[in-house]
Amino acid sequence: VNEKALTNCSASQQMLAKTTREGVETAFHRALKKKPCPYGVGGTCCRICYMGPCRVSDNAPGAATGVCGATAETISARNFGRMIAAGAAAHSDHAREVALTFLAAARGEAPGFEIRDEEKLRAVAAELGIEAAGKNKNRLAEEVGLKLLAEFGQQEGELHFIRRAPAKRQEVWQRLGVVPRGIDREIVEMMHRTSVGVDQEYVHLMLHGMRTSLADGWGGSMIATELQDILFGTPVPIRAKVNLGVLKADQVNIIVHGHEPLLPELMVAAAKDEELLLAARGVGANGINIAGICCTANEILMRKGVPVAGSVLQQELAIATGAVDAMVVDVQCVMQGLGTVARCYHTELFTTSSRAQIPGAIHLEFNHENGFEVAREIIRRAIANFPKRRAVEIPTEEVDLVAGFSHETINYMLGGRFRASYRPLNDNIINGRIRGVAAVVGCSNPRVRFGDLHTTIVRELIANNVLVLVTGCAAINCAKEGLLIPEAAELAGSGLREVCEAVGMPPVLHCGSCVDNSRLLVAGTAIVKEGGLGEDLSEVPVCGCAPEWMSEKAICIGQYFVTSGVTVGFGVAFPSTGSEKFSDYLFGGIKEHVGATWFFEPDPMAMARQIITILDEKRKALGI
Ligand code: BF8
Repeated sequence: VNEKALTNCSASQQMLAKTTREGVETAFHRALKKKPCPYGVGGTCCRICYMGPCRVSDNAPGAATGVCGATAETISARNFGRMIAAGAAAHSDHAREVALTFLAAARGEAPGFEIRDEEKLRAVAAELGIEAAGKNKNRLAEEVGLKLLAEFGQQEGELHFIRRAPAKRQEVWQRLGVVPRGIDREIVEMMHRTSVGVDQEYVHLMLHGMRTSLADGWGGSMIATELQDILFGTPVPIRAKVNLGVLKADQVNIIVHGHEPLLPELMVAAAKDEELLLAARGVGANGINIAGICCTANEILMRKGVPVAGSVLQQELAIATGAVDAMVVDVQCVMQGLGTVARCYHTELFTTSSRAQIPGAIHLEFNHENGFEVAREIIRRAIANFPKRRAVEIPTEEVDLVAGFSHETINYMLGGRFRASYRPLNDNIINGRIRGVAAVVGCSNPRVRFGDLHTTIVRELIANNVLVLVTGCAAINCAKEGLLIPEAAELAGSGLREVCEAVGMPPVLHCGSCVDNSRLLVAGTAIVKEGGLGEDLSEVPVCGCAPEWMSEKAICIGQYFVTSGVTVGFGVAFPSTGSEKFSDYLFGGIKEHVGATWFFEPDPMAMARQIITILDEKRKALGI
């Protein structure tokens, strides 16, 4: 393989060369061998019943419909709707687990967990209409937990955080009839409508897709973010390190990977335990080093400054260093290939969620009652595994970053001397120092040059005075290229640079994990509410993109941004392109409904230019 063609990350190139040499297969190797199905890529492979499966194409003679008569637009809209539902389910089931632990913590039934951010708890309680007077934090947290947990199974009414959106946006949703009633309900209805012989009108299908996406963005994901903040602390700017060089040859290395920060939080605490440190020294290690991968990494980075070993495509490469004594996974974005790769080295792979097991992994199930015990047991086993290392090769890349830009932090940091507010940000957008705000988010995908699209786009955007917000694997990839430190302001255009230098902030702000994309909705809304940049999210010069996406969750996130009025660009390939009609709707017609569209652009420079054009159009419409 040509490592340089596969990624811009030199540490990953080194590990790719190593795995190739050693005959170990990774996602990169498998992607080279496997060509995507051309029908599936465009969204027109239908396998919801067994009169088929049917491959349908607008262009292929005799293949215009499936056996049931379903057209390309119906099939691609159904598939798209199911991707939204799956993404919403993933984020929201994560949120449910957090809510259950939150509730147990409030009741004193979750050893190691406690309510840490009482200020945010009181703010959220007030928002939910919960009387706080005379209640201690645990009593109040119990009521908040119960109220938000009820939103999963709610059948009628509206999700509470929907009311956070600008009034004008809420009117749009009311008019379209897409205000979500209950989180689970919308996901189930999406599955029902897309089963054989139900909803077969693509716009009608997509309206429910929008409702389901809102149940994630302003529902499940937002609940996850808010409860995690209250439980573990709202992030504030914090310095840390990123890339495979954070693994230490002389320490017990444990990688936490997946999405829910529950067990990882306890592992970070347990790794400081004197008895375990002594045991580590007993096997010749100089300490216990916890590092993260994927969104688990982002969660404990944002709140604890725990080092990040890498993003999604580095999970197998990390093991290939031969220095990972244990890898601990829970849910989402965990490759089955890990089981095979771990067997090639000495790494012990632990699955810990009741919802996910992997062949070859040791299953040690975490729940909120036994969390500390599971954390300690895994660390003990990692220590015992340390002497079994064979050849170790750790790349030296270890880059500085600053993370921790919650909405609260942005508010405080950009605020004037006397009060926290978005006023200075709005003023800098109005006066043109900042051209607009772009979110660069989402996964990496071995179908495109890993990390290169994120960083190319971000470099071009900041050079053109666009303030960039990053989350998920995009954030990790940008951090690896040194874009998340205040010194990166040197790469920014003069206006953005001036603002960054005045505040002492990087031009690219790490806002957290993928559920934390909900922070971006809140930040966007704060811009609207501050005034001077229109009355709705669709009027503000903001735009989003996920140039290296691969997950169904990314489609759901993209859709809730579009439904919220923010135009979103995706790279790689787009799962509607097998149907002209459905693509025309997503890339155009949908604007009449929500004031924003999707766009597809696989070339990173063209993507950056398109984002800048969109921001400029918004500025023009606002007369600024
Ligand atoms: O939720 S960015 S590859 S890790 S899906 Fe997965 Fe994509 Fe990474 Fe986090 Ni988000």
